[in-house]
Amino acid sequence: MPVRRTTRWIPLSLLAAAALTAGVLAQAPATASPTAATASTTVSPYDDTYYQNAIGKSGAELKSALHTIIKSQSKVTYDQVWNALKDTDEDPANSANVIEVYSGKSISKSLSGGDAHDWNREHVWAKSHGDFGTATGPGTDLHHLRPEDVTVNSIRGNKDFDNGGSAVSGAPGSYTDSDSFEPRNAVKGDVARMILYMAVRYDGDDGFADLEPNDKVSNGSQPYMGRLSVLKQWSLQDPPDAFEKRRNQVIYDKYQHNRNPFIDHPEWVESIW
Ligand SMILES: [Ca+2]
Ligand SMILES: [Ca+2]
Repeated sequence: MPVRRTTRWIPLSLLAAAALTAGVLAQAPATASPTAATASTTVSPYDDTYYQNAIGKSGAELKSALHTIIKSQSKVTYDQVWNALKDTDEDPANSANVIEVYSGKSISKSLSGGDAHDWNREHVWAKSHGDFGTATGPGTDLHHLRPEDVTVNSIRGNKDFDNGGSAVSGAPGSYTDSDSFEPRNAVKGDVARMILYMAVRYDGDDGFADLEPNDKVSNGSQPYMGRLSVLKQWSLQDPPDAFEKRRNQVIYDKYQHNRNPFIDHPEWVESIW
């Protein structure tokens, strides 16, 4: 089942970082061999606890089990999102900065705001798709909120995701046309896993719309986000990296106490969809 098993030699420093991200450092022997540490990165340390009721399931059963697991969470307000993003999306090379999701730019945490060239709070699942706004709930869920340049955020607007279009100024590697947005390669999988997290987390049982992916664009204000076939491809081609895993862990440890299952188990994308 593990899809990221590897026999390649990996620098111990990277393994330590991976172990820290996975929250297993405390349990790991101080002198863990590369073999043992590699094993710990291929199986989620949460399988026997956090994901206990999902392990062994597939398809709709798996989706339903994951919904029950991840809907148990703490919530932050829209104002608290500012400081949370300064933590979850901190530039690993400069703790004074965050990384903007689409532009990939490292920008001072202090330049948060609404002016051109500031960064603001991008809803990767556009908040008009299901019309949940910024009230505490899906509109403040850190698992799909990311810092982004004000202007680029406005260009993405509420478009669905798909391949193609013309180059986006200020966001190298991103493309857009009248009805869709394609993010740079390094975050294609992140975007897919954020969208699919939202679909599993929000099922219409807590006062908000039942969010679901579909294979369309131009979903407008309907509670759907496309294009599913493209998002699945993006998830495969851009597997979770250290930055994405760390942010999942930080959200779990410090803010919401729930996890994005598709970062821990990318293979569950194919199992459900
Ligand atoms: Ca990525
Ligand atoms: Ca749903």
